Amino acid sequence: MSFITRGFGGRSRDRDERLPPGQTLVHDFPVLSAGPTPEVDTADWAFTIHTETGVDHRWTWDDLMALPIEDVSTDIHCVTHWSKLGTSWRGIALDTLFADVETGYDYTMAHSYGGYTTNVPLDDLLDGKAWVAFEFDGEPLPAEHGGPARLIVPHLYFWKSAKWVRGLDMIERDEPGFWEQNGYHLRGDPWKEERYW
Ligand SMILES: Nc1nc2c(c(=O)[nH]1)N[C@H]1C(S)=C(S)[C@@H](COP(=O)(O)O)O[C@H]1N2
Ligand SMILES: [Mo]
Repeated sequence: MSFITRGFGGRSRDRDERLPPGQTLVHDFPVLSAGPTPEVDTADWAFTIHTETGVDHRWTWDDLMALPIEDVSTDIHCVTHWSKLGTSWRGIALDTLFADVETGYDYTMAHSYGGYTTNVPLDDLLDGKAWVAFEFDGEPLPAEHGGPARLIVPHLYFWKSAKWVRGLDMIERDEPGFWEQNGYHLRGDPWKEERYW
C-alpha cells in the first residue's frame, strides 16, 4: 500500500501545473509546417486587417516596427502533445493593431504567406492574449518558425499561431481554417483538451 501511495504522490508532484492535460514537456523547439517554408523578405512583408466596412488596415514592416514592442514570456502547447514552458518572444500586441479597427464581426480568419489559414475568435486575440511576433529567444524569428513574423496566440493550441502571417479577415460567422477543416477543433483550448471535433 505504501508503495502505491508513494508512487502516485510522486507522479502528481512531478507533474508541472503549467502542463495542460495530455501534454509532455519538450526542451527543443519542434518545427511543424504543413508545407514548404515561404521565403518572405521584410521589404515585401505587410500585415493587413480586412473588415466588412471595406476599409483595410495595413502595416509595412517599418510601420510595424514603429509600434510599441512588447516582451512576451509564455508557455506554448501543440496539439501533437508537446508543450514548451517559458518561451520568450517580442512582438506587437493585437490590441495595438486593432486600436483603430471598427468591426461588428466577432470572428477572424488568419491568412499566411504560403496559403495556411486558421480561424480565431476576435476575443481570443484581444486583451493581451495575442501578438504578431518577430523575435524568439532574443533573435529574429527563424524562417522555419514563421519568420519574419508570425501570430502567437499562446492560450490556444499552437496550430492557431499562424506562421508567416500576412493578415486577418474579419468574418461574420466562425469558419474552419486549414487544420480545422481537417478535423482539428474550431477553438482549441488546451486546458479543455479541445483537440479534434
Ligand atoms: N503558416 C503556417 N502556420 C502554422 C503551421 C503551418 O503549417 N503553416 N503549423 C501550425 C502548427 S500545427 C503548429 S504546432 C505550429 C508550429 O510552430 P513551430 O513550427 O514554430 O513549432 O505552427 C502553426 N502555424
Ligand atoms: Mo500543431
